[in-house]
Formats: sequence, structure tokens, C-alpha cells
Amino acid sequence: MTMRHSTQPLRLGLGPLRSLSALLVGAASLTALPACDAAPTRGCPGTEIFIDGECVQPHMIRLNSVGYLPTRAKLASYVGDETSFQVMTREGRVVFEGSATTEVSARDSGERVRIADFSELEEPGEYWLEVPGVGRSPDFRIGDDVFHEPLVASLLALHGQRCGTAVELEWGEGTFKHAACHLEEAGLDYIDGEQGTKDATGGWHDAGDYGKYTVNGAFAVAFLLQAYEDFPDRLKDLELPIPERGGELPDILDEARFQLEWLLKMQLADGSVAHKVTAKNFEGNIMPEADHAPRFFVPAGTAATGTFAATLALAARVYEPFDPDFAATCLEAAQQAFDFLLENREDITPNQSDFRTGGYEAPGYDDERAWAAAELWETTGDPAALEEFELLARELGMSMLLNFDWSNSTNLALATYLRSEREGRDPDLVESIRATTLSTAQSLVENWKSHGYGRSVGSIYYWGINGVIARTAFNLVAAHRLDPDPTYLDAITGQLDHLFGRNPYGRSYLTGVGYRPPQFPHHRPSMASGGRFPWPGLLIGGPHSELFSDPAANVPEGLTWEDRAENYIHNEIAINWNTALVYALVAAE
Ligand code: 9MR
Ligand code: ZN
Repeated sequence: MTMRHSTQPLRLGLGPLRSLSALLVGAASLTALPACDAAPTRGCPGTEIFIDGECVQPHMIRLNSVGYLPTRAKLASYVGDETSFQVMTREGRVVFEGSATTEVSARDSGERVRIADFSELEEPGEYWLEVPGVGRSPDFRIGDDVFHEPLVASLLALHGQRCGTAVELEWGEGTFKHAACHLEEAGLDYIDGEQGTKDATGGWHDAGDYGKYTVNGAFAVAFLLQAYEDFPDRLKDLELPIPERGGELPDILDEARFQLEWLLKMQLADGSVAHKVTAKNFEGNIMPEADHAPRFFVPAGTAATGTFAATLALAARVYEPFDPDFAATCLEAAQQAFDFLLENREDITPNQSDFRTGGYEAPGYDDERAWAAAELWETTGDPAALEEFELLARELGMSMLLNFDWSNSTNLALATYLRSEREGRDPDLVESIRATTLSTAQSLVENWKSHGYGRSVGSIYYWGINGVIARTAFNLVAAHRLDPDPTYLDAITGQLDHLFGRNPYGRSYLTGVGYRPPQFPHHRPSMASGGRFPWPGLLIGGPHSELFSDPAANVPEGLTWEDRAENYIHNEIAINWNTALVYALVAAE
């Protein structure tokens, strides 16, 4: 079967000169998706990539193909004996010459790499890096605005996950759309004391599937709210081509509100919060509007109730200046959920045995309780919430996790308490949280410096690790608030370097952005439209300690990724990975 490939080079993004207004949804001429003869879903071995119908080896020089900020560190990695390297302008003029490090072991990809440091080059422009005998890197930019395009893309990607409404977005030459979906009410069959059905519309589809899961849904949107709270000046005027654009409420908070409105519908009469709303099985590879499988509320659990309480208490602070009524609604819901937790000290794990959709159980619920307490206290000053947080934090000896994900909210809890300006904190506890914040961030910095491809998490690999890598920006920001050492910021951009091409594949992990990004994400709307035209701005999960296609193959962990649509353990996308990336992109700037 032949395949038309028209996207070489695969840079579908805005490009530096293209104006945002050209992307506005509703613009007069919408381009149809290019035709496609087949739906290739295959992967390629090792670091090879699938281009024009075949597997080929990409560039051997791996760097941030999106670009570098002028004053931040600039590192590239390559395999080869030669140590001298040059950075050239697009016209081929040498602007920087340097000498790479001696070889560093990148044992997770079975390579020995050299690191080329060209941080001193600060002049904005378009460049490539060349190592004699090794080759030439993809083109990259240096500029203050290099992260604008991926930021817009990753926020638009969340917009594309909207459920219950029609969605249409443009990116590069493509238009990506789906009709209103999942409008039917969801069954209350599994909820004690309830019957019939209830509205569960709105919110974002979780990932490659169309389920909506409270724990991850709350955790994910919290990173947009946290980004706004930490960097309001950067975000208040950021324009997004979404229907609610403009007006007093910043566009990013319009997008977040879409998710929050759905979250509110997950709360039950006693203040507890339903764990998820999904069908009993994952959907087929169909567009969301074609999916009419009955959906059900799954019973409440402590994790859902805790993450809900925390996120809505945080939302109450963030929306207060713009919409006090909405803020009050969020706070009331958060308080009811928190009261439920205080009255029910026994943890509750929901029974999901009739469901084969995602579990999102987060056993060890104290961190969710602590996060809820910290956010409630920060929003209201309620001494009962402060007491609850401090009790849990002391009892558990809570310390910052180097790698953290949806199943553990410790870092969010500790960071909120630590940066609070409210009176009444326990000075010893503040001091110990300060120490763990700094020591964890120092480990992240050490890993960034010593790992061959700059991963802050070193050689840790599991499902969704790219999201975890992006999320380490949160810890680095927390440390930078305590100690304004710019190395923390270099480590943040270092994680973006990794995600945008300074990795063993030399490729961007964000669809539609950077050098040879993923083409076949495990994302139903992308798969349903033939698999050739992935929706933009989606961060894929990345290499994982487990293999998918050939479980017996002997492949180092760092080379397990496959750009293959069926492969959900490496090539799925998820809202919590995308919002972590949004946070990192905003923090980097
Ligand atoms: O991101 C989740 C990952 O941490 C888990 O290991 C994995 C298996 O439970 O589930 C991932 O989340 C998936 C969820 O269960 C269902 N929707 C897709 C999510 C992303 O792959
Ligand atoms: Zn939907």
C-alpha cells in the first residue's frame, strides 16, 4: 500500500512569524484534512523513525528542536568520537565553536554520549549545530518566544479534549474537529441511595480514551490553576483561539473552568465525590460523538474526594478576582468535600469491579487529605484545616518526591503550605519542608547535569514518564522561590530540551511541534481519522520499563518508545501530562 506523506519537514506548528490570529477558531477558510491512503500504525525499531513509508535513522545530534531561551543553558547530546563542534547560522556562518565533554554513560539507551554546551551563545536567531564526522542537527532557534508555540499547542490540545461540546481547532495546515459528544446522562446504578441518571457532561476526555476520571481530572487542572497562581503576569494576557477568548477572565482560566464545571458535577449529596464517569469498557477507535455506550458514575473514594477538595479550594482563590460567584461555588464544594474527609477518617476505595476502564486508584490517601487541608487553609485561613495539614505532615514525615504523578499529591500539599503568607505555621515544620524542597530540587539539578540526555528523573522509567519529567518543573520552581539560583531555571528548560528532542530519538515528543514529532499517538480522535494526522499539542507518554509490541525483545529502557497508535503504554497522551507541560513551559519563561 502506498502512502502520501506531505509533511516533510514535519514542522506543523505556527513558526516564528505566523500570527496567532491566523489560528482563530471560526476563521473563514478551514482547510480540510489531507487525504490518506492507509492508516499506518506501525513503529520502527530502535531509534529509527517512520518517514515516507520507511524506517529511517534521524539526526545523530540531539537537541531542543523547538529552541532555547537566550539566557538559559543550551545543551545538545551526540554519539561520536569527535569533540569539537560548531554552531552555524542558517547561512552557514560559524557563530560558536566549542569542545564537548568526554563521554558520559547514557546506560538507559546503551550509548555513550558527549554533551555540547553552547550556553554562551545568546544572540537570537536560527541555527544548526554541526560536529565534524557526526553530522548536523535539526535547525533550532534561540529567542525569547521559543516556548510560545508549544505553550499554545499544549493548551489547544486540552481544548481538543473537551467533552459534551463541538470542538474545532486549527494547527499548521490542518483542522481538527469533533462534534458534541457524550451528552447522555450517566447512570447512578452504582451509587448507594440513588437511582436513575444524572448530568455528567463537560470536562476533558482523560487521554486517548474518552473516560472522565476525578482523581486525574482534578490533579490535571490543578496545574493550570497553579501555573496561573505562580505566574499571573505571564498568563493573564495569553491569547488562546478558543470560543471564550477575550473578556476579563484570562483565556487559560476559561479553559480550566470548562474542566472545573464538570468536576462540580461529580460531587454527591453527602459531599463525597464520585471516582469517575465512564462506560464499562474502553471505547473502540471511533470519534467521541459516535460513542453512545452507557456511562455510569463510579462510587466515591477518598482519593477523588481529596483531590476534588484541594483543586476546588485552589480554584476559589484563582477565580475570586474575576468571578466571585464562581469562586464561592468552588469553595462551598471544596469545603463540603473536606468536611466529608474530616468526618470519615477511614479511607474509602471505590469498588470498580464492573469496569475495565482506567483505575486511577491512589492508595495511601493521606497525601490527598493533606493537599485538601493545605489548599483549604490557604484559601480560608480555617484553623481546622491548618491543624489537619500539620498533623498529617508531621505524622507522615512528608517529604518532597523527586518524581511525582497523579497518584501522590504530597508535593502540591507541601508547596502550598511552604509558600503561604498566612500566620500560624509551625516553624519547625516549615524548616523541614524548606529543606526537603531544596534537597529534592538539588537532586533534580544533579540528574539534569549528569544524565546523558538531561533527564531530571535520571534513569527512572514508567508509564507516562514524559509527564513526570515535565512536572519536575513544579519542584524546581518551589526551590527557586526559596533560593533564586538560576540553575533551577536551567534545569527546567533542560527538561523541555529533553522533551523536544534532546533524547535518544532526537525527536520531539509533542505532536505537531518540533522536529519529527509523534505521528501515531494513541488518541482516539487521531486514530479515528486515519491515524495519519495526529491532533496537535499532545505530549506522549514516552519510554517505559515495559515493552509493548515485542515483550521479549532485549531493548534498553530508554529505547522502548514506539510511535505506534495501538501502543498505549508508550504512545498514549493524557491531560495530566499536558498540564504538567504547560506548567513547565510557563515556568521556563
Ligand atoms: O497515567 C496512568 C499511569 O500512571 C498508570 O500506570 C496507567 C495504568 O493504570 O494508567 C494511566 O492512566 C490511563 C488511565 O488509566 C485511563 N486513561 C488513559 C490514561 C493514560 O494512559
Ligand atoms: Zn465526550
